Amino acid sequence: MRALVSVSDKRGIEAFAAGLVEFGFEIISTGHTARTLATAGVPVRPVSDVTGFPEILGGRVKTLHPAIHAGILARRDDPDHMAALDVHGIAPIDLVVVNLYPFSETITRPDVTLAEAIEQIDIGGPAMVRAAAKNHPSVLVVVSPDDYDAVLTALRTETVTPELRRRLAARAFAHTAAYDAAIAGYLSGELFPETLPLAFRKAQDLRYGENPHQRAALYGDFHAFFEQLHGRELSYINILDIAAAQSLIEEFDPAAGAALAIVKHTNPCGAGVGATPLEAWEKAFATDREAPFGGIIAVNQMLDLPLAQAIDEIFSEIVIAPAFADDALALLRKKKNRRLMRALRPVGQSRGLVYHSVPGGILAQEPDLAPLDEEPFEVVTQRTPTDAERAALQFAWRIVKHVKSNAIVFAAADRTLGIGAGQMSRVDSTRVAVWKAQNAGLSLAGSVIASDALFPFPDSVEIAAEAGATAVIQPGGSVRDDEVIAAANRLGMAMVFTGRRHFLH
Ligand code: 93A
Repeated sequence: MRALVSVSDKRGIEAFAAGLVEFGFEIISTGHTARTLATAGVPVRPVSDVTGFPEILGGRVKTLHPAIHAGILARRDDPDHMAALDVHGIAPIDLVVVNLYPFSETITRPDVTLAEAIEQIDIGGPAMVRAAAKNHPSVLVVVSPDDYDAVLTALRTETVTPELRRRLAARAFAHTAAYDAAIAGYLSGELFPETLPLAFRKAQDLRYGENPHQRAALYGDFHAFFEQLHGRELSYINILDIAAAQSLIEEFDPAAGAALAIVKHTNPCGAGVGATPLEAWEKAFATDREAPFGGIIAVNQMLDLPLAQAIDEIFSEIVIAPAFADDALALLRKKKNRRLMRALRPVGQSRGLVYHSVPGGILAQEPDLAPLDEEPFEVVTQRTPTDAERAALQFAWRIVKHVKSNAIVFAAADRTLGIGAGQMSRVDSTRVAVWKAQNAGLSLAGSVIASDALFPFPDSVEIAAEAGATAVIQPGGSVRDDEVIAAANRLGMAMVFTGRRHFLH
């Protein structure tokens, strides 16, 4: 039996090849792989010995040879194929262990040149992988170090079943497909390359989807952004909520103070800022003391013991922080049902496009990361906002961007006071926000109101003023802007246009 081993990712290859030798495999290998194996004491035959041809063109042509490809592709059950191997003195290859030049890793280097990227386009590797996968009834193909143990175990227990061969072949084609998608994406230079959905690899199956009767899986590198420190496996909805909570909290620079948000079903129940994480929590929690049960808490600074003690008093599904103090972690770990997530890097800095599914496909768009500070803050009323109102407007604007449309947020400079999310009419979101604030026993006197998109009519502004709000922030751009501004003037409010809306669906 012969195995061809040619790998760029050399993790675990010595032990795997040594294991194959024990089963009686002869190892054929390319330049660096052969050297790695020989150094580890694994007997290995250079591929040039098999092809009778040296590696040429600086390695561009090393395994692209009939002695290799016929050895992989010959059908063992076809006498003509086997006779042809005989005639040409070619021995069959039974196992192909190949992973490809690190193209994706290379192009993430900021200084990479086109020539360097092109040199990392593997040709011979995919050819062998695809050949072996095509001939999987006769040839085992292994493209990931993660599969080495399973293959050795199957060999040892004589359970190299047709199903295993087929599963490995499917993985092999997935490997080359994702590889080509990455190359196509890079060469296109486009934000939305034709092959974009193909570039995602499956991360894991999930226990179920939005509901237990729906099967589901996670794709891509979500796990590069969060480390789970404690708790049961994340659910589909947990992952959505984590993304929503973390992108909201990233609006607040940790150097400027603590910020904390509580999220349920991707909408904030409350958010606050303060000198300490505990203070931020108290303000966020005061917005709504009912909804946070089973919610998601995200904080932008190290989670310390005082905050841990406070949040331990209610049940939260998930707590997210950039770091946890040891004593806080020890306390929070006591509840089995609480998932603790460490935010590893800003979700906002992922190239991360935003996707939505539609019948037959997906929509892709850039994330809404346009810096709020750069938006014009155009005062359109007779009255200019006071400094306190200005601070509250800026706070409310940061939050409303993360509330599902139609979104209305009543706030002070350091806390939310009432949030109206996801209503079909803006005036209903306003009514909901007022009602929520009253329900929480909060006064809206002197508060401000933010609206994620324009007010089509003056009604919301009138309701806000009646509830006690004194200033408004909104994009503007309605055909009835004049009426809305007139209402604000009549009610003595200050109103600011940002010129940019922040719908969120
Ligand atoms: O340059 S290639 O496209 N030409 C080839 O003939 C070839 N054969 C194997 N790249 C080729 N490979 C790749 O070399 C494999 O896919 C693997 O990633 C790598 C292993 O080279 P080395 O053993 O020298 O590290």
